[in-house]
Amino acid sequence: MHYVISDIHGNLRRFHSILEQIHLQPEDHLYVLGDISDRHPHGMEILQELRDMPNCSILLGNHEYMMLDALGRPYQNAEKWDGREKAKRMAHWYRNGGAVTHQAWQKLPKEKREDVLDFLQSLPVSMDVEVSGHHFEMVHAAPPELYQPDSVVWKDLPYFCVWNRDALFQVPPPEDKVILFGHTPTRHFQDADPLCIWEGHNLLGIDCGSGYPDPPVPGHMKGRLGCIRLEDMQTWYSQEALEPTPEPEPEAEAEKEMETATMATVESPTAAPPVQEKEHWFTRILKHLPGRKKPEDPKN
Ligand SMILES: [Mn+2]
Repeated sequence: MHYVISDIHGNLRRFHSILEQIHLQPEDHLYVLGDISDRHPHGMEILQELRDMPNCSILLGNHEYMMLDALGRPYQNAEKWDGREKAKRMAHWYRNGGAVTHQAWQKLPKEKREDVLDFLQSLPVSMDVEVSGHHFEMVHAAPPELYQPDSVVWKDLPYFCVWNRDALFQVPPPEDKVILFGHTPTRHFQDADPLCIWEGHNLLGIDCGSGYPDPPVPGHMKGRLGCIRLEDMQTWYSQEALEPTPEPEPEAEAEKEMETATMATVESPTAAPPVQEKEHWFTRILKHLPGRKKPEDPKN
């Protein structure tokens, strides 16, 4: 059996809640679509646990990408930053919940620290798997075949694959495969079950918001960890202290994960989040989802 989870975001409790429910067997395989760490404090432990599993495959997420960038080991051939630029990369990681991961990483013995970075460097940005005659492509955010090399915003292919939220919705949906992705919490795609796996036409969004507070905090978005089995599309969710409610939560948190296009305008770690004329990312996505949730005014 093939199980897929994504965006654990350092939440060991939610991760173990899923493992307890699916009873992974040696002949099963677990796929993790990136963003193992940041926001919650146990990313390094979860990464170690996943690495110790012989039947687990991991993709690079934008949070692993940010970690490598901030720690001076940019993913593959990405541009290496130094001086002031390096400080900006660290600040960017911290703004996206990286401080807890940085602290945990710093507590590791030196050789272990390097080993973690070597491992993250080795992660792919996409995987293809055939299950019961069906073709599945797994990515953290966007599939590599949609990358346009002349793009000025997306500086290289890995960067695009771990960050882009739009490309999947700007082309006709795939007919010959199912694309599984994480990165954008599914509450942004749907009204009825905002904490559930989202199913589009041959698209499966599986980030159910494990990065959000645990237990929920008033005024913040709620989340949980989702898991899907590819043989029969059965789903599981981490057990939560409070029942999820279908009402949309205040949108303040949605601004936290800033897109790369806004990064260049940030001047220092203490600078206020950049104000841009462009649309908010999930307003853009919702325009491509006819019949689903209408764009909301984030102020409401
Ligand atoms: Mn992500």
